[in-house]
Amino acid sequence: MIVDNKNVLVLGVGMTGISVLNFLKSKTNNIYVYDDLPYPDIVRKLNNAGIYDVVIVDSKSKLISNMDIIITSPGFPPYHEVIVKAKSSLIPIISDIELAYHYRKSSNIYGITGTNGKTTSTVLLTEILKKDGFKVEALGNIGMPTIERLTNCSFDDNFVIELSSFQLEYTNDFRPKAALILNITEDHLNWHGSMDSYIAAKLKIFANQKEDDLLVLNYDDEILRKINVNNKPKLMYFSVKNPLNEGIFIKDGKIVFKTENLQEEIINIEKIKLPGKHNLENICGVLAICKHLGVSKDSIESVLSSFRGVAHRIEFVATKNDVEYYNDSKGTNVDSSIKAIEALKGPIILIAGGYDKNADYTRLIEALKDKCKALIVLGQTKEKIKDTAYSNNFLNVYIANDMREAVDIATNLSSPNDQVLLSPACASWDMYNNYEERGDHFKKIVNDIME
Ligand code: UMA
Repeated sequence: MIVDNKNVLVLGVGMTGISVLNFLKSKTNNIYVYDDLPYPDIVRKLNNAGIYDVVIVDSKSKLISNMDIIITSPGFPPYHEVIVKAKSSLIPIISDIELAYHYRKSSNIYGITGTNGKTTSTVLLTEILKKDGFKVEALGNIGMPTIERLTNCSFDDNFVIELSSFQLEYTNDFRPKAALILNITEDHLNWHGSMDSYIAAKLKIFANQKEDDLLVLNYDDEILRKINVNNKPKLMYFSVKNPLNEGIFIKDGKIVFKTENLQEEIINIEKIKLPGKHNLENICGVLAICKHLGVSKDSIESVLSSFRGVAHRIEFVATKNDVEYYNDSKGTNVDSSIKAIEALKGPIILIAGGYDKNADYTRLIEALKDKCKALIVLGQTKEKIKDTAYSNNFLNVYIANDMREAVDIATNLSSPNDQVLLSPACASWDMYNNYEERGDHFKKIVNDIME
């Protein structure tokens, strides 16, 4: 097996790295670790996780070129000096997903990727399968590293895995029984270097699929509609815009499943509790997998008529003085924030800005012009977003130094029936450890105001 008794270097001591290190303990004695953090912080994080028998290396270490394999955490970009060095020494680099796949105890794996909607779709599919009697768990980018669960389960367990482009980039053999790509729009270009390599990473989700497997693609997405699927998994499209000859689509206010021989109305969309048009796309994608797995209509209807979404994704926080506050901290790219703006009725006071991923904010400003009465910017990208707003004639922009100031400005500007929306269109890493921390901070500040 790929790491048994090998020299293994693990990159990162975050969620992924720690889970991988714990797994490796029983596979090899030659474990090495690298992280950009200062040495004492690495030691502290390892010891907190009960990990002692590993060698911490720095980026100049000669030991790196002696490695048999590297397991990288998703945050390490391809231009990281250790990755560059490993590649030049022809050392194989894989993600934890690939490692988990090699040592899996169950192959009932359903992978979900896309620029937006991954988390909601992952949770939704998990809930529907659970309702239908499957033993199932959600793993992956959603915040649950895969290695522990995939290697410690019975063969009939099921796993819905949210996959980021970072994780897919370093897969080779990974083969989900069903794969869903929701959409592909610009994101993480500073990590991947170009749109082409970002797309290539996403498409790796079906690279090893065979005839028995299912691939679900969004027919409304131009990139996905045009891709060539050479390896012949069973292909099913979904569309919220057009009736299809076969697949899942919306017709006369109902979600319809159509094959060569049958046409079935699955649910009236009025019964669906999840708000926003973008969520109809997520639902249609998920239902394609449900139909493939033979899930009953009752289970689907029961979950869709109660499921209201996941935390940090257009999450209702509170109402004060008839102003509603929404937390969309998971809006970490332009498209995701545009979807949040489209989902609310408005008028919106938008709080945006964060870690700079080299994105262009023109489309965000265009989308907010009709619905937003003010824009409050914070974080690394605040000046860049403000400049884009000004050059597109949206002038009601305020700069905040932190989240509390942003919420205070929004509250002062608001009048009854307004909606204050945190949807940064940027990652959180300039000010927070992750989007959850940012969203929780926003919610705390809003709840403080309520008192
Ligand atoms: N590190 C370095 N150098 C780097 C990058 C990271 O030394 O260049 C070190 C950090 O100092 C830290 C550790 O690596 O000690 C963190 O590793 P990581 O950034 O890969 O994060 P993890 O804690 O392992 O969490 C990762 C995902 N993080 C990223 O992709 C950035 C989590 O997704 C995921 O939930 C988790 O694995 C479990 O699978 C978060 C995310 O933001 C939610 N994902 C992006 C997104 O959704 O847009 C892709």
